[in-house]
Amino acid sequence: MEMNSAGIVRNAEERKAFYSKIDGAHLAPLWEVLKGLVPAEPRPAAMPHLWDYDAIRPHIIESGALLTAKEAERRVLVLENPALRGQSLITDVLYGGLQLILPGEVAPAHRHSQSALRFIMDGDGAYTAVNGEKTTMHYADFVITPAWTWHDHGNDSANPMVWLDVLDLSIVAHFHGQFREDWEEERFPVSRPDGDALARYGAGLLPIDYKPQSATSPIFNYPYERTREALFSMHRAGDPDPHFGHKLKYINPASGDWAMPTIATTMQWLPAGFATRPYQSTDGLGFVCVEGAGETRVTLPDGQVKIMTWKPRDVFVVPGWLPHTHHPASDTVLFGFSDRSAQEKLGIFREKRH
Ligand code: GTQ
Repeated sequence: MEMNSAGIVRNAEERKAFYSKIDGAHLAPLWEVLKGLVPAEPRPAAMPHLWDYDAIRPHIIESGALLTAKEAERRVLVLENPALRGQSLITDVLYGGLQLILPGEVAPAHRHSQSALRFIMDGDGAYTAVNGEKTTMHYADFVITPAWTWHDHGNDSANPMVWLDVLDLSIVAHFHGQFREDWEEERFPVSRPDGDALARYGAGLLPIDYKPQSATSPIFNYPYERTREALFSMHRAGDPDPHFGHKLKYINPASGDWAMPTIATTMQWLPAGFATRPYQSTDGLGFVCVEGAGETRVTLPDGQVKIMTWKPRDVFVVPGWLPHTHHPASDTVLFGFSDRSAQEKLGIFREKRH
């Protein structure tokens, strides 16, 4: 038995009495909770999960008959991680949802402290307007709504349009930094032509006197056509990386950092028959299958392996620090999103390449 300097050790009951006594003074003993507060390694609460787009599309379309986009403000079905129901989280950190806009509808203009990305899943030709510039959206485009920018969405095409929304809601909520405002009209006035930002900032050039106004990329639509061409050229030019295949990160051209300050985004090409080597990282990962088919195998903490089989438009998540591998059956393109961008700024990102 250990003794203190006075040669006394209190028994369990005496300790409990002490805890009750200090409780009234809003004090609590650290040693009862220390191991939980400072664990040996990450223990994500989320679980790996896949949403089969073909299976959930009827629910998304039915929500269109339930209420208008205007009434809903944003007509979205939230992708709730099965282990985190009711918390509006797709991974431990990020929010994900599928937003529907029907032909002729407008989701009214507002702005908020949270950053959002849109990844286009279904339909073609609706637009998002960000601070007075409209961008027309096509399949697999990656579109950003930076924090505190006015944005409305509209659909002038003939078909329903669905995209994935990913927001840093819980990060901003953690710091209690949330603000939000509604614009008095449905649409924020358009002041620049479609494509203006991509021309100024997205050609490997920057305006001569450009000074960044925020931590977010000044490009707000990264068209899939360009991303695919880059990946395909890499695929033709050389061998894939054993852990990543051919993988590119979306960047802010003015800083070289991730395109968004809190959410990291990537696109990767995995050749048919290739299998990635096991990889784990502290960020909670989300994926959308853009092209191809295959499966992802995730090793759970109890040693069991969870297999998720994907095809185009399926959304799936791999919580942080779980080793996993991708197994494309045909040439595959995967979009990726995670909280890595925020973790790197806090100095807590880690990865292990097996
Ligand atoms: O489009 O502004 O899925 O504010 C959740 C919150 C979308 C949006 C969401 C939002 C938006």
